[in-house]
Amino acid sequence: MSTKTTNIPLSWSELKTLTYFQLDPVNGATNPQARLRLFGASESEVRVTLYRDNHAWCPYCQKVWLWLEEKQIPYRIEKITMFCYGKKESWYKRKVPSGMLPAIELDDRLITESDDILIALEETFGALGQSMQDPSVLPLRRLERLLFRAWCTWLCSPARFPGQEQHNRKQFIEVVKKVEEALASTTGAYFLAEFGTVDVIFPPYVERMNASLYYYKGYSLRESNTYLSKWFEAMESRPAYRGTQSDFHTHAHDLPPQMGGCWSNDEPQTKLNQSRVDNGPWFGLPDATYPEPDNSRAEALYRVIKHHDNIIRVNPADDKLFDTALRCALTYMMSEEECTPPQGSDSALRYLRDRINVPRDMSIYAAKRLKTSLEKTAALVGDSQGEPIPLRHRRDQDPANFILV
Ligand SMILES: N[C@@H](CCC(=O)N[C@@H](CS)C(=O)NCC(=O)O)C(=O)O
Repeated sequence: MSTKTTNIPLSWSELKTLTYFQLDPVNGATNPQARLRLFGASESEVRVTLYRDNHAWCPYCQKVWLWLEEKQIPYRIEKITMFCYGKKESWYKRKVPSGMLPAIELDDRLITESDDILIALEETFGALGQSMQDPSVLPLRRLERLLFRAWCTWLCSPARFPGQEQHNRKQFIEVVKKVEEALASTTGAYFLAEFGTVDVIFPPYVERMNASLYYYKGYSLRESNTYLSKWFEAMESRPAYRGTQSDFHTHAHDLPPQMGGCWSNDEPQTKLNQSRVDNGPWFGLPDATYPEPDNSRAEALYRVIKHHDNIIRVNPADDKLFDTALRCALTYMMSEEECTPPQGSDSALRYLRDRINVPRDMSIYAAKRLKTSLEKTAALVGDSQGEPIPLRHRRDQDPANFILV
């Protein structure tokens, strides 16, 4: 069967008619867009304000975010710019002079440091399963930090002597074995007999390890470890985790400026993985293994339509050229009818392909659909890449450029 081809993309108003995507940010599923979460309660019951980053990227914020979502505690969200994306809001620096995230206000009390935040929250609302100070939780919290340090050493140190790379890899894998043993020692897939505190402490960095080691070291944490794999799967069955979950591309390119550099070992498997994460195919990557939801295309379309003026304005290409090219990619995404974009628009389409941030912009499968359509459409006219993603900062993602007017 031959694919149908056009060079007349749908108009924005025609595209609008193709998405039925609806999200109730306040009472619906966990989502990064919400400014208020009520879980069916009334606004007068809100006692917590969470200060977290605009990009829904900060790992320590993800921990607190997951806890609040799993406990369904009504809360407000204030979004702050992280240093590497743009200018930190001065009102936040007056409140928290270091500018660090996360912070919460619980009634009138300001609390910083994610562990102190969780302890204060559980003192007020009760523990999520087991308490942070529970004798079964404390060694697992220490194990999480041990794993974190072994990961940083492997990922973030350039090899200075022969065998250093192998040594760092071995050390990391030894700690992973301890994590595997901990997970194997319980009956279910979680860290303790029931889902709880420990399962919101591990995800932020284990998710970043899974992505960064795949991309920079050719090592698939999730696929190489039976119990971590089952744990990831169990976590992905939880709507709260899915709502906060990021993808390989976002982590691989947001980590270098945050960590002061990530070092690729340049092995053949690493190079294959890098090409896959950057150029696709994105379906089948071990960043998510649950089935694609039915509404992923509708979600991607809805999110692009909502922000299309800003998406077009920040793209280095000519606005009119990119407007047409973007509509071609969306036409293809919704109809599977190939739509040839204007000559010279391939790098503009790939510029956007490289800047879809999960979960900030859309969820993981919506992003896979949009990336696939952008790449497929770009490839119809050429192989030019977009401007490279900066390594020392991510001001190409400055939230100031995306404020809706
Ligand atoms: N120990 C702190 C660490 C928090 C932290 O390192 N936050 C980083 C983001 S992940 C931060 O706010 N950095 C300032 C910035 O990037 O603007 C905690 O557990 O809350």
